[in-house]
Amino acid sequence: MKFSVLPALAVASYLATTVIAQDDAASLDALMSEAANNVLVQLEAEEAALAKRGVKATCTVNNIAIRQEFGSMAPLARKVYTDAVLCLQKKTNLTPLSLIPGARSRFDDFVGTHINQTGLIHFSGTFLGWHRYYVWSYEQALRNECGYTGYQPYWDWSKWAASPQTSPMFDGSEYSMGGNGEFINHTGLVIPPPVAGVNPTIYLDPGFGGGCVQTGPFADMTVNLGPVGAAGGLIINGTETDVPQGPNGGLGYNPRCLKRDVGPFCLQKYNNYTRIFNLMTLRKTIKEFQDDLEGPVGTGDLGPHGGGHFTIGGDPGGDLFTSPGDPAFYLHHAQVDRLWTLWQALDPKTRQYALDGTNTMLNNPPSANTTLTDYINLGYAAGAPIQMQNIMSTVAGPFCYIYI
Ligand SMILES: *[C@@H]1O[C@H](CO)[C@@H](O)[C@H](O)[C@H]1NC(C)=O
Ligand SMILES: *[C@@H]1O[C@H](CO)[C@@H](O)[C@H](O)[C@H]1NC(C)=O
Ligand SMILES: *[C@@H]1O[C@H](CO)[C@@H](O)[C@H](O)[C@H]1NC(C)=O
Ligand SMILES: *[C@@H]1O[C@H](CO)[C@@H](O)[C@H](O)[C@H]1NC(C)=O
Ligand SMILES: *[C@@H]1O[C@H](CO)[C@@H](O)[C@H](O)[C@H]1NC(C)=O
Ligand SMILES: [Cu+2]
Repeated sequence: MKFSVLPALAVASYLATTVIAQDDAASLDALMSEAANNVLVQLEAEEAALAKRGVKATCTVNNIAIRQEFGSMAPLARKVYTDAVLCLQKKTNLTPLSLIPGARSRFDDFVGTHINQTGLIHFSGTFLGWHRYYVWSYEQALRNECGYTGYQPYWDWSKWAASPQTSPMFDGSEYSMGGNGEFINHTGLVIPPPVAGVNPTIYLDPGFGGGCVQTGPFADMTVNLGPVGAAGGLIINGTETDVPQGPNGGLGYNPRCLKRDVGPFCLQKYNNYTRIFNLMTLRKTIKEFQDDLEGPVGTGDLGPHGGGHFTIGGDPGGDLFTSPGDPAFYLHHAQVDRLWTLWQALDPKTRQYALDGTNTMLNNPPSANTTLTDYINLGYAAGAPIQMQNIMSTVAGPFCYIYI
């Protein structure tokens, strides 16, 4: 597969300005396999070392969970996954309504926790680790509370960048994550600058949706919480994410349809094979890696993390706070975790336990640097608070999984 996301005409000028591998898709796939293999080799060595001392390893190459690309899973396996998500959406919430009055399900426990901690877990030292623990805990809830026997799928953005709206994730079939939103003719999202007059405004081309999701497993889904960010921050020139808050604010009960605005603009611009290949190969420190992944704030570059979020778009997908209210969120963040996992595996000595950033978003308000002994928690969504050092590897601490 060569330059599958590059329009033919763009290739020539593109090649003239870059020195990276010409076949980024194949190079990236090879690199990712090599990295995943590194993890397994290391695991086998550890298992053997433990066995010598008469200790039985708990996570081994034989019992390790394998997370797969959604589009590569058998159609029925995909439906088993979305059935489990629908189950979580029917289970009673654990969060007291005194804290999050709008929570109506176990699924909402996760959304509410993310809203509550948004200011701590993005553009911060806990970003990657917190979301790793979050997605894993969601996977555990699906398995332990909804009888799911598979593992968390991920979304390989670059592979579907040419036409995400017709990809297995969003084609609207019963084996998808639900269809695109109903088409509403609009001019796209305008993201205001973080600091007016200093940073650029970001203009996104509209996707092919904008309205309510009407096909696939989540056609009848009700979004209960939010919006928080979209209400005050993001302006859409139309109606689609211009969603009013309920009377009790972003944590109040505000039932509405799931809206999406899936289209190729963001994936082609921020998540193409070249971008991901560069991220995985050129970024050597955790600071460089995180900055590139999240997009340096104020540069007008959303980064692959932002690019994936705004490819889903809509409500709550386009809302930094409430985005886990769209079930596609977890596949997007599994991919973020996949990149981090495999980037770590390319040089575990320097990368496995490397952190960068403080305990608040963009260090606002100012806070201490995140350290390996800091605790993170998932509120009422799941589990006990856990130390950062226990979530830095996907084959240590509570985890035992890898991506293929
Ligand atoms: C959307 O609206 C614009 C401006 O009114 C119009 O030119 C365009 O053809 C419309 N697109 C579609 C797909 O309806
Ligand atoms: C919104 O749409 C109108 C008419 O389609 C256009 O004139 C205006 O520039 C748009 N505003 C933004 C912020 O995109
Ligand atoms: C691929 O991504 C890079 C980096 O984000 C960007 O500069 C380039 O324009 C993208 N390619 C296309 C064809 O959009
Ligand atoms: C926090 O981290 C930054 C970047 O690594 C470093 O320059 C700074 O000295 C650290 N601050 C403290 C108090 O350790
Ligand atoms: C929200 O976070 C605060 C601390 O940051 C915590 O005390 C509170 O319990 C959290 N609420 C929920 C519903 O998780
Ligand atoms: Cu998040």
